[in-house]
Amino acid sequence: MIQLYDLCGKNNLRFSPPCWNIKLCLLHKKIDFETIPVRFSEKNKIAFSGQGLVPIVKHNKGFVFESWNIIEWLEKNYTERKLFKNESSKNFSYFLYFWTSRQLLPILFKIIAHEIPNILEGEDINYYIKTREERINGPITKFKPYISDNILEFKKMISPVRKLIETNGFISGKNPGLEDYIFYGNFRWVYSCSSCELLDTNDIIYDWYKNLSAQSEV
Ligand SMILES: N[C@@H](CCC(=O)N[C@@H](CS)C(=O)NCC(=O)O)C(=O)O
Repeated sequence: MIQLYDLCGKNNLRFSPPCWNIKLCLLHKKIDFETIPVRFSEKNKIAFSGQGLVPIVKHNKGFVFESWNIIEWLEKNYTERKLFKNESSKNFSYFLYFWTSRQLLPILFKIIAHEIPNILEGEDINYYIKTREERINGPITKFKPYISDNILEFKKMISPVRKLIETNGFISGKNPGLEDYIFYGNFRWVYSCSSCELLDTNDIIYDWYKNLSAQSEV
């Protein structure tokens, strides 16, 4: 059976955006899988992969890491229930993958960075604070004064996607697909790690998120 190495916090909380993306892809393809919880400080569990990040998918012939590589591997090895409907849907998904990792997650990080220690325990708390403070060159609280500005900025950035959901029901069209799974990780991260009310509850994206969450119980 496929094993998905999945970032894990306190009380078995799974909060990593790309890990959620891969879980939804596995569910979409109806592939049997189990998740292996990996805490920030448990790099020994994933040492076999020669790098320190999840998601990693282990299969009977080896392993794959980096969510986009995993998606391509899944699509090549499980040809039923396609993730790439055609070349344009693949390209749009690739765009969403880069947009998410390069622009959306960094802005969301500024909104929730100071709350993430609350969902961690033990050594993970110091690991998270140390690594992130080195990365941002300052305390994880440094963006707190700008939370509402960053929420506004985020909402502005995602407004074209709202239009797609209004028009079609999902980003992928009439049914959820890879484009939705990639975008979903953003919200799952925020709602798992923070008390921030990122979206208005009457926002159609909020309904979309709740709907996908209900379908992704694993
Ligand atoms: N571009 C990678 C990002 C992977 C990544 O950054 N994973 C984070 C969790 S979201 C991680 O494993 N962090 C562990 C650490 O910071 O030590 C992907 O899409 O797979």
